[in-house]
Amino acid sequence: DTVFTQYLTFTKIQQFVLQLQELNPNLVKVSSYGKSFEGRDLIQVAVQKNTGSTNKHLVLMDCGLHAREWITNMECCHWLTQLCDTSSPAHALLDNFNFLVMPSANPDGLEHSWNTFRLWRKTRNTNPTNPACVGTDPNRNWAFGHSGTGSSTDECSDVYCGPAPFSAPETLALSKVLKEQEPTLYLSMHSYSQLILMSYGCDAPGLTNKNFTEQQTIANKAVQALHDVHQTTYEAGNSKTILYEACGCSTDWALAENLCKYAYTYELRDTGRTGFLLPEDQIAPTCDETSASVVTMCTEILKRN
Ligand code: 0X9
Ligand code: ZN
Repeated sequence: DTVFTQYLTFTKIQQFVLQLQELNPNLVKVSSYGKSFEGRDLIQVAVQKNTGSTNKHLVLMDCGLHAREWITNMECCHWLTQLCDTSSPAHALLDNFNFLVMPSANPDGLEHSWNTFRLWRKTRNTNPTNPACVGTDPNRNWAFGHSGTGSSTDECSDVYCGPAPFSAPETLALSKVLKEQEPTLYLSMHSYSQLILMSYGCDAPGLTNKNFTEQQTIANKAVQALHDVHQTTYEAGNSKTILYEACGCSTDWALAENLCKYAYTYELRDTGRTGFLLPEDQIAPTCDETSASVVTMCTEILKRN
């Protein structure tokens, strides 16, 4: 597939999903769930098959919350392609699942990463006091543990959490979708480190992830399925234990709010040799293995629910 040989700009991602909708009008519905700070559409792509069943699980996948993590935008596009490909095991999931995919959850940041500074991480909003320092870390701006460990209140920091939870329009809009949709499974795609992370990645007195053991079991199956494709090694575990403590993150918030039963943060390839600058010849293999693992995750969830 020629699409997965080059990284896509926001405009190309938009064209990609609109073309997918044109080719699969009965399956794909592209819409906007809000606007970014600079006024770009926050794109959501619903994929569902009319099967008569009314009690399907919803899976929500967001990509590109962090601007420089370009491989994640590609994974959302790849997953959408797989869902539409009748010969793919992903497509078969449409009998039991609906999917909602946000292929570019931080479009302003992505554009800035393409045009001005490749390693940009945050959104592009202006900040309250320092006009020289732009943007909010969209994975520190959520209400669970806001401004806690792993965050900064310095507007110039790459992990600036914003003046208040959901101060960035991008996280506010995404939080509203999560509240309205209450997905069974919420996947937030990041890079890099080859990990599948589970909650809570932020210490909250008296709060534990009651579903951790089951989530770990399912994540281990996903790690195995991912390895089966290109022998890439992943680790699954608690976010704080196997990565670092980070507060104000999206998956922790969704789980703490009881909006989903399963929430995972993926950290895609690689382990640091090229980091965010993952070569384009690794787009296709990375997406192949990641999408295979997501199929397994859905299958395992279906068995248990
Ligand atoms: O720090 C982050 O936001 C994520 N890593 S990244 O390198 N992509 O920036 C990890 C998020 C950890 N998740 C939770 N605390 N739940
Ligand atoms: Zn990230």
